[in-house]
Amino acid sequence: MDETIAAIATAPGAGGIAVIRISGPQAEAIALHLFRMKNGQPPVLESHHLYYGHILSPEGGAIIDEVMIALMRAPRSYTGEDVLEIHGHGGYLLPQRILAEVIKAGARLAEPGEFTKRAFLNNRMDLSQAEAVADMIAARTDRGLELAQAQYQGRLSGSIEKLHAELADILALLEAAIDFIEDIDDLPDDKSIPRRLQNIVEDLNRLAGSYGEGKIFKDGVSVVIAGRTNVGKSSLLNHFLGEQRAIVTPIPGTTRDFIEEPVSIHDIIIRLTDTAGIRKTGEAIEQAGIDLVWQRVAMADAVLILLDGSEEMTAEDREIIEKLRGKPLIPVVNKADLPQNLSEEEISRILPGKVAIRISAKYGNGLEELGKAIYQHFCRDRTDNPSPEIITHLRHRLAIEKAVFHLCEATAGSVRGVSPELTAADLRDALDALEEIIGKTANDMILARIFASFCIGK
Ligand SMILES: Nc1nc2c(ncn2[C@@H]2O[C@H](COP(=O)(O)OP(=O)(O)OP(=O)(O)O)[C@@H](O)[C@H]2O)c(=O)[nH]1
Ligand SMILES: [Mg+2]
Repeated sequence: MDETIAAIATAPGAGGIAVIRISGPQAEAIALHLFRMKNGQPPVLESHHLYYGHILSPEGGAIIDEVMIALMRAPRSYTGEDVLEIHGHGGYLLPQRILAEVIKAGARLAEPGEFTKRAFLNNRMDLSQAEAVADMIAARTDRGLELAQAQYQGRLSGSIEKLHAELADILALLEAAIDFIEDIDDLPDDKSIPRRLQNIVEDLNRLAGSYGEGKIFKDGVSVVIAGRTNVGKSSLLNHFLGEQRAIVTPIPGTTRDFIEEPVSIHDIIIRLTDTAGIRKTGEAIEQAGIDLVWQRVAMADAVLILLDGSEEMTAEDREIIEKLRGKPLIPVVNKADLPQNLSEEEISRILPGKVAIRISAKYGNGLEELGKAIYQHFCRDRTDNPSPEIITHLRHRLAIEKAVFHLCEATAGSVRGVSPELTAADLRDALDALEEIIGKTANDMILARIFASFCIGK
């Protein structure tokens, strides 16, 4: 990595301070080229010290910005290389001007995530920790942040390394046996190996199984509000958002497009979608909106089927419920503030085993219970196991499942009595799969994909 990279590390737009970050062998030379102390002299830079002065245009010496700079010499820096940080004024133009001078002085623009990629390549962190950096930045709920921080601090890597060490130990035993196959007394205790492998498989399966919950906290879930016209879908969205986002009128067929907004319910980010009321219509625009409802429903993690409690169940309600069968449904009865004409029996007849939550979207009654019901729908088992180890990346789950597959092959093979060489090969494949998670065996394509999702400057 002999190229020096640079980027604005702070969020774009108006702000108090902007940080321009530079990493690579030319970092110090760039500082000496562009920065002057208050007395006009170039600085004598000590690592990890702040210096106050100006960034000057090398052509003409005009002051570009008043700044503080810090040089972090390799290897004691985020990337493990020489890193220069220039702390200037925030805003739309000044940081860009400084960056332009830095580029003229020999750096090139960093790609998204390139600083963290260098940190990974220089062994400052493993791959699952690098992924956690992006997760921390993207986290929108306390629980999501907690999971990202645990992963950044190496909790997942620690568990994987422990299982990896145990597996490597079993492989070593097996390989020793292969080397001394002539001497039958040196064969490892055949029964202990399948049992030890089984324990590893159980631990890995538990980890893989935690992905469903991990994904909910990391990425959030999509919940669609569906129902016939005028039942109060838009009112419900507005109430969750605390603002009049969607138009509400007593005229059936008010909502034509869908409206998606994020809301946080008990630490889960829910992408809540209000949709057009479903009914038979000859109107092309309304029909297009209703077609969109079914598309949104197909992608949803759960559907709130909204019914109007002040009216009896209609043929339309029944038709919609029939079409939604097989989807994860949460029945909700709205307009609980009006005299009720929709009985529990009626609902449980058409949705056996389901209990509807009664709310008033207009006045806010029952929304607390509805929030709880949504949370429990997604995190049923969480209270049984308050702080289980949780994985949040599909990549990790796939690698774990690959390892489990090879371990099961190894166990089945040894039961069938295949040669120990074949079992050893399966164990090596399982080790490779575990190493993918921490990045020991990740190829360039995987790295490129992971870091492409980062922001520039991180
Ligand atoms: N009394 C009462 N009226 C409600 C409640 N929720 C909604 N409404 C009224 O019902 C009418 C329709 O509400 P909307 O929220 O627009 O219903 P919608 O399901 O989005 O309707 P479409 O977009 O036409 O499908 C409005 O007049 C609301 O004020 C409620 O909880 N109680
Ligand atoms: Mg509406």
